[in-house]
Amino acid sequence: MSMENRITELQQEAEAAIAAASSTAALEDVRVRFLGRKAELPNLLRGVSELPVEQRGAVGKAANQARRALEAQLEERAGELAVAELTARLEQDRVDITLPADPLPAVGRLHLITQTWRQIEDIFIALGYRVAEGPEVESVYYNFDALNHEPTHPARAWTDTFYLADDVLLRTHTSPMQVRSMELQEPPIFIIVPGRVYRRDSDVTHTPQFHQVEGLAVDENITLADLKGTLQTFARAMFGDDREIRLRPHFFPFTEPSVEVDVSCFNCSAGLTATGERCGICKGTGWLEILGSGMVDPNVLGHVAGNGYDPERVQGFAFGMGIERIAMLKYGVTDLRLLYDNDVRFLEQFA
Ligand code: 2NM
Repeated sequence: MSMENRITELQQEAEAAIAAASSTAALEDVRVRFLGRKAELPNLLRGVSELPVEQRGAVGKAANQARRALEAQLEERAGELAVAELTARLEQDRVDITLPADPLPAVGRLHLITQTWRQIEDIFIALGYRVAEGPEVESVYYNFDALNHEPTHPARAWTDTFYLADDVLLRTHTSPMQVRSMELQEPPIFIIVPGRVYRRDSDVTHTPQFHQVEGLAVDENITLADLKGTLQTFARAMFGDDREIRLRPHFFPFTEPSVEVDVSCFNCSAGLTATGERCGICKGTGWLEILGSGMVDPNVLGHVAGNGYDPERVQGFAFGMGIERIAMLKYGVTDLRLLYDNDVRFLEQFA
């Protein structure tokens, strides 16, 4: 076969391969196969100078033309393939902005007891009270003696209270901090004391550890009317603007007189629901007990009389409520233990 024919054959073979290349990578293989350093056509070109003189011109020209023609076709085909590949990649990478976003990670929330604790704080802060917190490990003096508990008061017994030593215990209420606050601050004083308290009690309606908020107001000319107005404001802020309260006589060691405070039921009217049935929340009474309170006993003030709490000059009221009880009433929680089981299906209901 003449050299010119061989060149034509190579060119046709290369053109077919270029047309068949389906990717830029495949096209690069074709280029190496026909125009690479070891390929036949470039070899042939390099050998032109060794040919007989009369052949050089024709063979050199044909080989050069073939090479230039193939280079041009490779470049054109490379351009086509690059556009096709970019178009395909853009199509594949398209983002559908109408798809739903990834779900947000689950966000936690405050425990119902913490929420209720803070709601109570907010209400009294708005009334001008300060928040005081104190130690959970207390002395018998602050927990009982200074709070006018008789030496024989049953709460002092080791069966009712967690003693850490003869004179050291886990506080059974937050009132010890109220005595401490009166030692630290002369009257007038308006404080609430939230916190954990401990009693040796454990059944369906009692846990050995629970939470209280106690309040204390001492100034000149404080009366039971101030107590009632304050607690009515609290009850309405907590349970609804339509609420009434009532005071029932009671006994507490640290107050005299003492009262228990009920709020009118938010679920019924005088014990009957909208459909005429006996209300299950207030047991048909129309009232819900929410806290205990009273006028601070002069004997309690007597323990801090040296700091301006002369019971002949100042008087005050105090109250105490269980945070769990308030939370259960307000949110319709029927079992105290739900507050401590930490089942997220329960906890996540209180946004
Ligand atoms: C209650 C009920 C009645 C109370 C009394 C005092 C203090 F320190 F002033 F004496 N703090 N809290 C009190 C009074 C607490 O809880 C049911």
